[in-house]
Amino acid sequence: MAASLLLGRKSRNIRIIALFCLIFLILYFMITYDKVPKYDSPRSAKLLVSKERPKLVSGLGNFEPKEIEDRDGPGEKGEPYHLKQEQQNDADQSESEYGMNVACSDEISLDRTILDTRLEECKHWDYPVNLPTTSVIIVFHNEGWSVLLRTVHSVLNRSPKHMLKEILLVDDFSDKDNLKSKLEDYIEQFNGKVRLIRNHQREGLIRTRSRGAQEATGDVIVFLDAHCEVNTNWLPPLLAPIYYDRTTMTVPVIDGIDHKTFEYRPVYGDDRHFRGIFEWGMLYKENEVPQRELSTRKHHSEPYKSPTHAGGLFAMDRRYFLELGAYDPGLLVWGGENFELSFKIWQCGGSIEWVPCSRVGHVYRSFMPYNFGKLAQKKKGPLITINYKRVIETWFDDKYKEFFYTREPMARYLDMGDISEQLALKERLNCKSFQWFMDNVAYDVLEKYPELPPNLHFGELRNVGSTKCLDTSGHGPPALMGVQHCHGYGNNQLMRLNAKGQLGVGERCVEADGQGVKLAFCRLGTNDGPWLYDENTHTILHRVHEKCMALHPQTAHLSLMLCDINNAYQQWLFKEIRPK
Ligand code: LR7
Ligand code: MN
Repeated sequence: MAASLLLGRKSRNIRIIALFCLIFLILYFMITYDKVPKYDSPRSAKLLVSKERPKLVSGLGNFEPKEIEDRDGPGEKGEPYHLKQEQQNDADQSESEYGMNVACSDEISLDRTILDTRLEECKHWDYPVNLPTTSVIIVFHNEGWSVLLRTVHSVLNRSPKHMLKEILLVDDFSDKDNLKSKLEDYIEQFNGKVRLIRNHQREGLIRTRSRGAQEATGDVIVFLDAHCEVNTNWLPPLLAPIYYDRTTMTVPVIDGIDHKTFEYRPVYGDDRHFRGIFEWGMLYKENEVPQRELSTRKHHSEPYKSPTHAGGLFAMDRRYFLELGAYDPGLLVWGGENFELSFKIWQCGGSIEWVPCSRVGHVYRSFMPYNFGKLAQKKKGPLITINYKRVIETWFDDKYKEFFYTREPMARYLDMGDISEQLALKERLNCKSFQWFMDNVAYDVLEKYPELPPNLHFGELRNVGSTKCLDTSGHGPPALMGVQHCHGYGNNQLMRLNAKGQLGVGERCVEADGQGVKLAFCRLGTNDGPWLYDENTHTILHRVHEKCMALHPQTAHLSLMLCDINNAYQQWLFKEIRPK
């Protein structure tokens, strides 16, 4: 009896303890469940399988600033700042020198506050506390003082101290006085946290970045242009995916900083995400992220995969960048390096993720204020196209190379130098084909920019009556086309007519209506057009209007006229041209 009583009491005690435990557990889950999305939760499965993962997370942290930054003054909160009337001269002068209003920037604090453009959700993610240390690398050539230093200050102000190993400034042979000893003196206040190294000759931004990566000491390198401002808690979300997988490149979402007023504002709205793609002339484009990619994620603010990136702003494991051979050292000065690195990463087993919770502002200049220096003078033909040619000859399959040459017909004749090292690297790293990349990563490219039918003709298009050539005169669409003296350099006179009747200049199309012959945006997703060139009579028929392209002998206006094969002003000759 006593024993059973004891047992009964004992089991009641156990039941009470179990009940307490249950209540405690329920309370615990109620408090913690989904209150903060844990950054690693959607990835934890990945965390268990990969051999390369670092030791288990030692804990999670949120890294949100404790206090909200609040200040008043010119340009604070990222608002536009307008100079006084009497400063207009300085403004104009600095705009022509730098492609941006450095006089306006000079009036704004280097520590100014900016609009927090992140999605609300971003404030609630947790990240591993032991994220890798970072070198932020800023390469620059003749940048404006306050613009460069605001980039530096923003990184120092908005990065967790223990994650930021250093800011490495790499001067690409600037000749502005204030970027000499004054800059060295200025950065002394940061006690070694900001380092400066200099090129002894102009190398261009591509080689300069590779050098920065060599010299950096952090585990991860983050590249920024020298006219950026990083936003609240920008760094941990860039580092976390790299921490989990060192072959991931991460890219912040880029906000705009106005080149006249330094207003800081988002480029896209909150509800939609964009990612980097390209058209076949290798112009960089951004496209709304396809559902196929979006649906792999649980939260709107989570990173998503992207075929490529704009080039300037990204984070990578430093050793991984170097294992991939850094940038192809044969790429000169500016352009194409974003594609080279992107194709290399994807095809050789890595990935690229855009990170909505990491926002960085960038000043989009009004024009490029520098020339390409001696490196470009040694080259025959446009340097950027030569860079593209190296990239596509290394990474594209034959079928896709043809699309590039169809869109950029003169590129076939450019000397791209030796790419055997690049091909050997591709072999050594056992990289996948471009077709694999198109099928699995860049599957949205062909929807926008379909396969290009071969050109029937390319070159300048000379009007027989006037002996002048069809020319865009440098106008963007929509604009009337005109004729100019034939110069043989291509550019605005480089026409191409494809087998499906599309007449184009660069990425644009030539179309016609009642007003005349026009330069227009090619319709996305199409590769055809209305034109039919008659090889015998040399007329160009518009098949829809059933009229021919004609030049008015007196007004030089281009229009569609009833076809008259004997009228020399309706006869056109294609003349192939070569790089000069
Ligand atoms: O010879 C040079 N040496 C340099 O060190 C020329 C430039 N630079 C520096 C320059 O000072 C700047 O800090 O390199 C950086 C980038 O040059 P920008 O700002 O003139 O380039 P961009 O912003 O016009 O162009 C974009 O494409 C380039 C192609 O090579 C680079 O990848 C840029 O980093 C890139 N910028 C961005 O991706 C920011 C977002 C723009 C978009 C879309
Ligand atoms: Mn830039």
